[in-house]
Amino acid sequence: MTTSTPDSRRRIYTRPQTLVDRSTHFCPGCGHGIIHRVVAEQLDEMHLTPRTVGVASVGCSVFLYDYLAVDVVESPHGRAPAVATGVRRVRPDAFVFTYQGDGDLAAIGTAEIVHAAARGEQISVIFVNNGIYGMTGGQLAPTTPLGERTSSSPTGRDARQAGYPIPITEMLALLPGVAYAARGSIADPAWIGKTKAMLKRAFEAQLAGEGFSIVEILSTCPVGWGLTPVESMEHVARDVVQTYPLGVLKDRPQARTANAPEG
Ligand SMILES: Cc1ncc(C[n+]2csc(CCOP(=O)(O)OP(=O)(O)O)c2C)c(N)n1
Ligand code: SF4
Repeated sequence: MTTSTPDSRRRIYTRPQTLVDRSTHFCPGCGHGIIHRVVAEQLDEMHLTPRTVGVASVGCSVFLYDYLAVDVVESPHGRAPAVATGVRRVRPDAFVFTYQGDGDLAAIGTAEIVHAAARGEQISVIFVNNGIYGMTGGQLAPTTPLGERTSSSPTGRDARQAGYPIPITEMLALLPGVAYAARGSIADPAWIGKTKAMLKRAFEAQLAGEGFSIVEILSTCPVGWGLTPVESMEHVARDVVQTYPLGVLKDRPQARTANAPEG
């Protein structure tokens, strides 16, 4: 028997307004789709969409401009923090975020991210760490955990050959220009919720002129990892967190930097 409950009372889950109603190109089980949704929800809830400029990067998130209903500048190969700096300085009224993979941010764009953080730029960085170069075939990235097999380290990452994984968010957190740094995950519903709260706090830091903010999000690449979507989620929750512990690394509310807007 069907009930006559009005549709508005049964519906508990709807598409965020900022998420464009379109199929994505992401592989099944890819974390990018979840992260896009959470970012869109947060922009909706903070009423930021009309004043937001996103800065997209290279890699599988390159089509951010197709999926979020905000203005987006495409800035490949690690330059997103530099471009975001320019946008935010020219448009101090704008809310500006970058969306970068770990190949983009922690390899190709190491200089840009470090110097934007050091300058205390009023931007928010969404750093999607899936431990490999996803788009180009799953090669080793600076973030790849020790022992992890990739297409360019088929027997597992060996520190003697490829060095150690870079905990870049911990490194950035040391810089005085950084107001907020945290690491979340999309591996289970509880952590998706906590990660959304981290994004909220990071966005608030920018709006309050507190300085640079970054949320690293441990994500999945089932295709690059050679795992099923479920195995990928389990791998993040069980293994990847050993190298990259989850939680808030730095939260320095109300400390305004030299670049902060007055008022
Ligand atoms: C100068 C230059 N180097 C390398 C590449 C190839 N390339 C395209 S995307 C990418 C990295 C993508 O990895 P990541 O940032 O981790 O994003 P993901 O695809 O995993 O989301 C690379 C190396 C390129 N296009 N140009
Ligand atoms: S290759 Fe990996 S990161 Fe890229 S869309 Fe597929 S699962 Fe996602």
